Amino acid sequence: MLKIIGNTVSPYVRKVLVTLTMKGVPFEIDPIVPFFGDDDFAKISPLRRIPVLIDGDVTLNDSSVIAQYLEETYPFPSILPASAAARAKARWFEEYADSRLGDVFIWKGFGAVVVAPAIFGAPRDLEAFARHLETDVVEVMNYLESATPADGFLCGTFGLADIAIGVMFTGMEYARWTPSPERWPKVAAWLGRVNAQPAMVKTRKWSDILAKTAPAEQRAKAKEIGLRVADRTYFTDKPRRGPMTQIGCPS
Ligand SMILES: N[C@@H](CCC(=O)N[C@@H](CS)C(=O)NCC(=O)O)C(=O)O
Repeated sequence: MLKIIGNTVSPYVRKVLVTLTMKGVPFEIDPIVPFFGDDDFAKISPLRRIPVLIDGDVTLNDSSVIAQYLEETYPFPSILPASAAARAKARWFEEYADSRLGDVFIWKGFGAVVVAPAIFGAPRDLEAFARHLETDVVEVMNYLESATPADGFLCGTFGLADIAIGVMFTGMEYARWTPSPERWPKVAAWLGRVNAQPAMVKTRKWSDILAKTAPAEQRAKAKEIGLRVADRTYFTDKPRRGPMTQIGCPS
């Protein structure tokens, strides 16, 4: 069976899990928390990042590469719109989510306020976070507000663009920030529609529960909530950072 290495709390892993859930593809998961990969993990993930997909002889890195592989392997229902122009636009939103929102919402938001203090004992600098909320966060929110339609989804029906951007907001919720409906009404309403999609609801439950679970307890908890947990794990009990780690924390 197809395997996903990586924890449901990661927005990049969750993008893949939403895609698998929408397409009805069964999978096993090795829910390692980022930074908790063992020596062998570097062999399947050169940047020591999650998610990794293993499908028989195929091992893939990067959520966008994996989502595209799933789209081509299991085309129905499609997560991409029909026309070339709309597909290109969806890929742009995915790229914007992975790079810019990854930096602003995950590394400097959720990562700085929740992950670095919990995993690496880094100080929780709430003043820096408050400044971040009024600078970078405003910049990305203003862009998203200008790009979000008043009704429906980003590129027609619910799909890749909505998934990739929608999952990034969950990290900010864990850092106790949600977009103001007065300041960004279109994004707030769109996010409500996105979060109500069945695959988003299902994967969000997994994320919320595992977000409150210690790294060493993830496998047991994942089994308890009904996920199929892979026999082989890449988990190690000592966190270590990968070559591309951006999170601000002591080494
Ligand atoms: N571009 C990658 C980003 C993946 C990523 O940054 N994953 C984070 C977890 S949210 C990670 O594994 N971080 C560990 C590290 O950087 O050392 C993707 O789309 O899969």
